[in-house]
Amino acid sequence: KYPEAINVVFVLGGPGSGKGTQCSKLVKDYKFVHLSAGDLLRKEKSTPGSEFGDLIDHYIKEGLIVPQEITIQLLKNAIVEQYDKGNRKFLVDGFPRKMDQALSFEKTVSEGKLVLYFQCPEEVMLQRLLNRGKTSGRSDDNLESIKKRFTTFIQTSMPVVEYFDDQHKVVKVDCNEPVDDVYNHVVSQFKEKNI
Ligand code: UP5
Ligand code: MG
Repeated sequence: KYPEAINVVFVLGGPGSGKGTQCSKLVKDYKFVHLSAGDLLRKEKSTPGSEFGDLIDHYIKEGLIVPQEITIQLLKNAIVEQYDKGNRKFLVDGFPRKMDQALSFEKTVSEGKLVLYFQCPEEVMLQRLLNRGKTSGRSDDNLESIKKRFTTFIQTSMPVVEYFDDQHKVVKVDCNEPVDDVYNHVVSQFKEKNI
């Protein structure tokens, strides 16, 4: 595996379920490095001269999954950079969200120790995202894109959650509660699993 001896927790859940919010809290208490695949793609998109800028822009607006080679390379670069700084524990947020990504990452990077899966009713996620859209500046925080993201999540990403569930790696957390209550559930699961 490459790089060796890293500890990966995948953080999955629908758009707006609270992945980023909970990861930020975990970073403070658990010394994890937080790597959001979506954030890495948005950063690449806005890097002047990036050969993938237009492509990423299109996929994100359409709520589609960017071809895996691009996302995995961005994740690998970020992991290696952090590895060189001595970091070994990673929260990989919003990835893998398509089976080909899951298999490729398992084979070439890490199998992942645990999957945090945030469960949330679509109506709640919709309200959160529309609300965030007033200030986020994200090109996909609008009703049309949000609906497409929900469809992709159900059709393409849920099979990944089920794949990990079959390996007994999934911890389900109900996200339709205040941020701190959700976090308490996460922490108790981490303690139980010795993370
Ligand atoms: N909020 C959070 N928790 C709350 C709570 N408990 N109670 C009340 N409010 C709560 O939260 C969303 C909003 O809800 C915030 O305003 C927050 O304050 C509030 P956040 O923590 O940001 O939720 P998160 O799950 O991180 O939502 P995000 O919008 O980031 O999820 P997505 O999965 O849609 O976005 P991501 O950035 O991961 O991906 C975006 C796009 O990138 C994808 O659609 C896809 O096109 C592309 N992509 C790929 O192609 N490949 C990848 O591998 C990854 C991404
Ligand atoms: Mg996020």
